[in-house]
Amino acid sequence: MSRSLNIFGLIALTLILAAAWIFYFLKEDVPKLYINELMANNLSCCPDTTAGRPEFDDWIEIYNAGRKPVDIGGMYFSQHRDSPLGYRIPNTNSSATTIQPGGFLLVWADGDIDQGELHLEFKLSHRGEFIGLFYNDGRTIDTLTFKQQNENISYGRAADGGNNWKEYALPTPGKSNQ
Ligand SMILES: [Ca+2]
Ligand SMILES: [Ca+2]
Repeated sequence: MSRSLNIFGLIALTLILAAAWIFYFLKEDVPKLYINELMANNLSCCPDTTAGRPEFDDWIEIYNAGRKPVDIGGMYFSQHRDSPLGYRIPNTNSSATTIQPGGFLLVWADGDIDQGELHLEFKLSHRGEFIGLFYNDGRTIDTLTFKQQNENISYGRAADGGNNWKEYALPTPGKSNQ
């Protein structure tokens, strides 16, 4: 009796492990998106004109280094590493939230969520902080902890999607860093 129970237990355990293994390996990879450039101290650099007047808001540039278009609708931006499900980008307008391969998308960190899908509910601190982009299921896509930011100077990757960062006196919001 106990032996047959052990056998069934073993079979059940094997099936559970196999299912977990299949689930793990069939899960799609997170898209190859990068936080590519940001401005957390926008005094007069690059206005958000969504409201019909210039608003000098903070912004984050996302770069798609992958080979497929990626819709960030449904993904999350968070200022807390331990809470990836921060602000969820609405998935109501994919034409606005899709980034083409090799393309860039500007997201305003302005607290003006009534201004559309590309406006976060929080601003960036010019004193520096953590910022992360997380996949729909909470997996990490890209994160950055930046330091004190100077007025009208952006902080970006020296090459799009690259590992080195530098300050830019001539920011390139929505375009390749140079
Ligand atoms: Ca705004
Ligand atoms: Ca740029």
